Amino acid sequence: MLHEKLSSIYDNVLRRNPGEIEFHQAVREVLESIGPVLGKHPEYAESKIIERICEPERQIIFRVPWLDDRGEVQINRGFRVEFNSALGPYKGGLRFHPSVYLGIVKFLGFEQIFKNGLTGLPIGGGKGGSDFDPKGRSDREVMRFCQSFMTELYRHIGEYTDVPAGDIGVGGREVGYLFGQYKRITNRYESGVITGKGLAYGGAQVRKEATGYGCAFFVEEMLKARGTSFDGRRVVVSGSGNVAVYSIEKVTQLGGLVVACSDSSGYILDEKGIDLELLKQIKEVERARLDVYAARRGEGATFVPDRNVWDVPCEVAMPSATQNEITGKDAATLVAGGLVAVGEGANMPTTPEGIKVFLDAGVAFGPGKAANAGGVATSALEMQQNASRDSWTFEFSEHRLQEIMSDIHDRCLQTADEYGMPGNYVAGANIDGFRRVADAMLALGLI
Ligand code: NDP
Ligand code: 2IT
Repeated sequence: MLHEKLSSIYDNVLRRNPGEIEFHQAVREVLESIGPVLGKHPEYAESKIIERICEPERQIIFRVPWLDDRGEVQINRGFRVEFNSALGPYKGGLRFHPSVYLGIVKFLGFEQIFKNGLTGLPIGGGKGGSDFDPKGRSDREVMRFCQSFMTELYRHIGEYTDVPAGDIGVGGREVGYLFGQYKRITNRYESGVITGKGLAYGGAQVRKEATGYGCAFFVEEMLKARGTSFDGRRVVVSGSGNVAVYSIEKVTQLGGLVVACSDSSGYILDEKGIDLELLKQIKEVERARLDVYAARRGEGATFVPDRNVWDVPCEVAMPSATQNEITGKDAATLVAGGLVAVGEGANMPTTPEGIKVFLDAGVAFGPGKAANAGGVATSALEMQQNASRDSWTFEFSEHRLQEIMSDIHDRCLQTADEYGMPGNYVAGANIDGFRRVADAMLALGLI
């Protein structure tokens, strides 16, 4: 339920942003958490901080023309939403997926503001992407697309302005092509303009692993707070991309047994535990589908086409594919199957109905803004290393990531306690992230 003042703000968001349902959902979730903050801080309402936060500082939409391998002209749409720069340069990834439209980019950019605030690092919030579908495209096509995309984007970004990175469909290969084109157009080796770079040209140790590792560390903290651990626990991870693969790696190192993961064609069930080297070979090297995993792994592993991975019972669920993948019904099935904890590796993977089911059942629920913040936090560490022309070791970087995740965890719990909602990480993350951004905005005047 929304407090009266917030309800009218939400109605205005609906009216001003028609049809952008994912953006509406992301705004509503934050507004539902921050009612009690307004009681304590009338200055936020007086200066219309919330109304200002809901309106992006700048939204850029552009044409991306490119030539496919047959010599045919292709046209895509590019986006960059520069949402909030109160805490630092706009910071957030680029998503290349056919489902991308303004509503998706705005939901992701909006979430990014609070997530980045929660890390305590000097980064504002932004997000971008395109409806380009990299699936089935050759390396050269992906390169030509990235070059065309950057030929427009370059004028809007910069180390002190706006710093993109990867997200769905944008990994090391794409970041390389994007940075190469930026460098060529500007004639500047401005390493800090994009993060997720390869280690050969200014990238940082642990950035590739950071979102998945960070999510596993966050879940470990939640389990620890309840006096338990990953040890011997049955875990299901959705997706099999960057976040999923490195969640599986760290969960396995922490003693959990990951028995299933998925892609958009179905899921694999491997009761002995996912063979990570095989999964990396198929997903990162060959860019193949998951049926190939089952065929090569042999006995014990099965590929289940076109079915929902959330049918697989587990004690820990780590949704790491996309938004709204866990419905209220999926959540109820998971709870009935003995679920103890959820770590959202993806952004907004659980529907509002699903979140309610988890919270009502007393499941330890780590929302994406907190649980997946390790990726962007390590991007901020990459910017720090680029600015000082330094590079840290893997061990040191992983240790920093672990400390950051543990701090975020504790801050969520303390904030939830402060507002009388013990154990509610959703409230803790939204309130802490919001307060940090709101205080900076107040200090900066009406801008
Ligand atoms: P990848 O592109 O590396 O992997 C995405 C995975 O999710 C693939 O297995 C993909 O399957 C699956 N997937 C994507 N969209 C859908 C869909 N609509 N239906 C079913 N499956 C889908 O992306 P990432 O691992 O980087 O991102 C995964 C999630 O994590 C996203 O929500 C992203 O926003 C979030 N995230 C990413 C961070 C990062 O640092 N990369 C940081 C924080 C959050 P298929 O290949 O078949 O499409
Ligand atoms: O959703 C996210 O936090 C990301 N995709 C990572 C953003 C970043 O700038 O590293």
